[in-house]
Amino acid sequence: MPVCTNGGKMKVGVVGMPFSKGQPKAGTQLAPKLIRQAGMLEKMTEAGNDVVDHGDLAVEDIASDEPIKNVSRPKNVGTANKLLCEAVEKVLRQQQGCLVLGGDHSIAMGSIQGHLKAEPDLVVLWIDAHADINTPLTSPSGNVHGMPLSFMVKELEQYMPNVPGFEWMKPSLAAKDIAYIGLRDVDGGEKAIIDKLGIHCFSMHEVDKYGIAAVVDRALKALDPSGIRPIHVSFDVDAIDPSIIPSTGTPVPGGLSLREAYYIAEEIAETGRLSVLDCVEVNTLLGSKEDQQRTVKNTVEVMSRFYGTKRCGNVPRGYTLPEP
Ligand SMILES: [Mn+2]
Repeated sequence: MPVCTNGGKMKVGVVGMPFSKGQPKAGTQLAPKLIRQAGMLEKMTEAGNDVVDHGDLAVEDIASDEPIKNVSRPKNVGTANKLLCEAVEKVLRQQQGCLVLGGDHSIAMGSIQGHLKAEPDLVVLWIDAHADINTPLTSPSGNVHGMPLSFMVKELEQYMPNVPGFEWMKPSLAAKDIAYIGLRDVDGGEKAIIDKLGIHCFSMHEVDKYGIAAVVDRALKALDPSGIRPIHVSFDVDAIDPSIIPSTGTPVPGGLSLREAYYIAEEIAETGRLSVLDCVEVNTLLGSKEDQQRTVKNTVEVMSRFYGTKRCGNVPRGYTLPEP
């Protein structure tokens, strides 16, 4: 009997999104392949999931792509995300949950938009060191991986410039349907947005104060007290401490421990409502060889727990105790 860890669907579709242009450092485009090579899909299968690998998306490389309105590489980011949006919607409509292997965090735009098209009632758990909700006008960098939420949140529509290539995006996510866990590096403009819109926010301060169990419980209750809505987890591996995940583009000390990350993932699996998971910002072109290996290994360990691999052990599918 397969486990059901993905919003009532008995299968999980895996979509690779080899993309790095939401930020300036090459490397995140390699992650889907490396995460597969490290055994991610096998671990999911061993935990009882029916896994369908949809391969990597063929992301178009657009050479001429100047910044517009403080949005860097707008054509590449817009085009790639439109492609991902369509792919995620299609996977969900086949009654599969969806694991999206990024890629930098700009790909959450396509992933969440595609999810919203198939399941408008979703809630978003954003696990990250950063808030990723700068508008192009508040962004210090112009990199879209620090802005994806601003393009999706309904209440921010009046603060958003029109960006060519992003016309397909329809802001349709309510601020109250987002909760953060793990924040510890939030820009001034982002904090103003979080406060103005009252976004549920469990920074590392709250993790320290209440403990991870209370934080996960509060976050899930804040998003959906009755516990029935599909969950979109957008997991930036930089939420985890750089001692555990060193190879990532914007590491911030003081992050989640491996145990805290495991706990979040196990609790989400336990809800039975995980519908889409984004795994983003693994960059193996950064750090030493040992850093790179540790990053990929720990990423697979954490992400597989969202699909039912447990620290208390798993009985293999179809297993019967041997008798002499
Ligand atoms: Mn992020």
